[in-house]
Amino acid sequence: TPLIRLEDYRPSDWLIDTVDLDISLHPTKTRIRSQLGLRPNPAGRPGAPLVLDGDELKLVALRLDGLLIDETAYSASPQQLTLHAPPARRFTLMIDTEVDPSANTKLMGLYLSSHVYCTQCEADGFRRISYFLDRPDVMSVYTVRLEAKKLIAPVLLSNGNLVAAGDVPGGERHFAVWHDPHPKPAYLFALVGGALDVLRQTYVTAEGRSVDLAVYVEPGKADRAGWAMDCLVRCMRWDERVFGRNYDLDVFNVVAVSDFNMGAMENKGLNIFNDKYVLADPLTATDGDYASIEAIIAHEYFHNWTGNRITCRDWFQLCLKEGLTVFRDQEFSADERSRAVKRIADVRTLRTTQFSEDAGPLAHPVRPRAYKEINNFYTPTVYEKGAEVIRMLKLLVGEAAFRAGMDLYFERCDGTAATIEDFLACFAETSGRDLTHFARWYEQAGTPTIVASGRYDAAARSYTLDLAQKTAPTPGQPEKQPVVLPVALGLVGRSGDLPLATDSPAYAGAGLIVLDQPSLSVTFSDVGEPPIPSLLRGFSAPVRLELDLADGDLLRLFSSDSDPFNRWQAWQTVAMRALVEAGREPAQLEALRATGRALAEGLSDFLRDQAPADPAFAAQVLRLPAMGDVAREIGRDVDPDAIQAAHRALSTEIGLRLGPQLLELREKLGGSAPYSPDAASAGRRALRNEALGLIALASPQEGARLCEAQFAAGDNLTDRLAALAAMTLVPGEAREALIARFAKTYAAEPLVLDKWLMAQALIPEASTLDRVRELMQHPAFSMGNPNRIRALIGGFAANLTQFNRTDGTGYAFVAEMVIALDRTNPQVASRLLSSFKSWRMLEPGRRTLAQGRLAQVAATPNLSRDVADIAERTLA
Ligand code: BAL
Ligand code: ZN
Repeated sequence: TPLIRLEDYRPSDWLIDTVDLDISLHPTKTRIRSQLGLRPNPAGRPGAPLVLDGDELKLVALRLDGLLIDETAYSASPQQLTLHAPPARRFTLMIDTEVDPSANTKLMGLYLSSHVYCTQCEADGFRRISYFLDRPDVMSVYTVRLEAKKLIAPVLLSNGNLVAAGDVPGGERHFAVWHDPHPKPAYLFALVGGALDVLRQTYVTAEGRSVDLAVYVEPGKADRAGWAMDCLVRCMRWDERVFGRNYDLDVFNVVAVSDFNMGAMENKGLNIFNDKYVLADPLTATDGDYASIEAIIAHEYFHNWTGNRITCRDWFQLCLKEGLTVFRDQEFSADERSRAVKRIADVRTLRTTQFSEDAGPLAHPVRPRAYKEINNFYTPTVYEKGAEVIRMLKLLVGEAAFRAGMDLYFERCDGTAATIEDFLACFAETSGRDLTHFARWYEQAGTPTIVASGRYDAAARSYTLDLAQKTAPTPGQPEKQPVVLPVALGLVGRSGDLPLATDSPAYAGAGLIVLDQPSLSVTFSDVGEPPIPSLLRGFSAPVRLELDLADGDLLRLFSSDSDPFNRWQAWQTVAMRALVEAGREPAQLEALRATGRALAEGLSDFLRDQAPADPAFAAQVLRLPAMGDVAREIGRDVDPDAIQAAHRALSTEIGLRLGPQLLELREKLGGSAPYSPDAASAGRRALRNEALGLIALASPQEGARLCEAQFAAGDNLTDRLAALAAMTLVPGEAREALIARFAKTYAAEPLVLDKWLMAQALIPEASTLDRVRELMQHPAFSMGNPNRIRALIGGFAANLTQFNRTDGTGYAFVAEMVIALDRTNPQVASRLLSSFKSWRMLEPGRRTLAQGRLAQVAATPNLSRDVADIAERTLA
């Protein structure tokens, strides 16, 4: 497979100004007539052949300016259509192809999802529909005529505005014509045809444009579309207010489909969603689902400006749209909810997904320099770390220059396919700063570590902070350079933050040090008492921090830091230390219990005095660091069973110590008000349910009683699922009874049963693998649906102790699934295979077994490019 390199980029030799598609939908024989308005690109090579991309295509007919072409003038294969000597002027090419949507199990291009025709074209699915210059810098105006049987597809949608519709003579079929005036790359093309119910609403933009909003869902489920619509309206308003961005078409359609590789897709004016991120009502969606729907509806909508109006020059620039759009959706959610709690949740995700990627063989820069399969680069690094880079940029240039830079970007780059350089130039201009060094964040992989220490000089009344940075080597990058690290900080004294006075050039004012050297020191003067440093407030940079604070100091930060993120972080650090020690050395379990007792004491005051005022924050405090994060902190010769034992012991100890108080807290937080998905209510449920989990571990019988009662009384899925999750940690008949009851209650709800599958796949017990194999036979499971696979098999691969079983059968099972899935859906298969990414940090026994299974996958004949690429890089 060829390696595609950023440095090899050159403009297309040809441009396509207009695309006229005429698509006659049929389950096995869909005919596509594509008329391309072509012209030579002035920036391309004169006289170059026209080479169009294809993928498993069948050419039916080809005409140039309406005339059949001599067979010697072109060559066609399923992968390519080449015109050897096209005219050096404008011309039209008419290409007829035929595809079989029902056989398209890759879910790329045109396929059928539960009888609904739909498309997914990013990154390169359009070439599975018709031959095309399938690259994001070729932007065209599309007009699309769709035709289908009225009974099968009463709804016919494509991008842009509807310009005509009607019956086809004969009466059985009908048509719709859509026109999108905004030039776009092919990856943003979409169509939908099917029997769908719809929820509609009218929206008037700040500029006065009336927009028909519609959310299309499976028949009978329109009453579950209300939350998505509500989110859509709120995020449209927010983008007007915060970024000055208005919507630009007369319609905005959202369609939920049940078979979808990604979360959702930002096709111009026609966002297609995995139904998991649209459908919600209290009994079938959790608070977490409501929050995800809010974030993803906003994410796809925000792409209209950051992604669609301004797209990427090439796929190396993927973070240009993704990192920026994640940043925008995170800011939206922060404004709609609790900013501090949102930040904590995002940092948790960043650590478990991105830091783990950066620490293993799949580490890559936010802007990769080379790839074999672009679908493997829709990663936490491009998305989440990409968003962190934007957040740091904003911190460095300041609020005003950031907004001005965004305005300039929208103005200057609108209608273009842009690069990271184009983007950064806007902020360099509005801030007057040289961002060359900052741009290293896009080039250098790996999570930097800041090593910090502080010295107080009582006589001089000064405090000196020594900061150094280092980044471990990553694949292809043995030597690392220092990056620009914004370190937001405070010095915490007995009664709060001390004033910060220093003449150090590294101090940018407003509590911000910019660490852009390998190391530096900043001395603060007029410091009247020995302070506790509170570094990386708000998690101002995506780094690890090594700072040796005593537990007592951390507990003081926990109780009194003015920065809520660092209050949470201080607590996590204390817990992490204890978990790392016991995870490294199982003999330390006794010591861990002692720490648990000490922690419980600290928590007791917190739960009494502060938790009731901010339950969502308190819930985040009660949740211990993720086991994967503990594994990464240990870093080598990891024993997952020891980590699991430590985690459980610490939780159990806290549950034992705080039992009565947790029960009381649950009472106080109440559960009787009717369900509302708002952040405050969700926060109360989150805290009650964290408490439930601790109680169930400490007193299984009491826990079982509470879980059963909560399941029975629950008027919402959040509480019911929390009851199930808490019970899964307590083996026995009560657990099995609740599992059975849950399945019966939700027998007709595939999305809810996904959670049921996953809860079981995550049980940290030796019998789980057998359970998972058995569940594969359950009617709720299907190897054809990505959500089902991610729930059951993905859930198992995320089960730290069972995926990493000492007998290697966990690896064998996942490898077997990857190989099987690769034949039908390579994207889902390669995602699953990346579960092996942390294998090198395991102890030698497991390491050898994991390596063996990876090698087995790599040696399998006829692998897809997706899976072969992940296997190869993971083993390298
Ligand atoms: N562009 C792929 C899906 C998303 O990030 O919105
Ligand atoms: Zn996106």
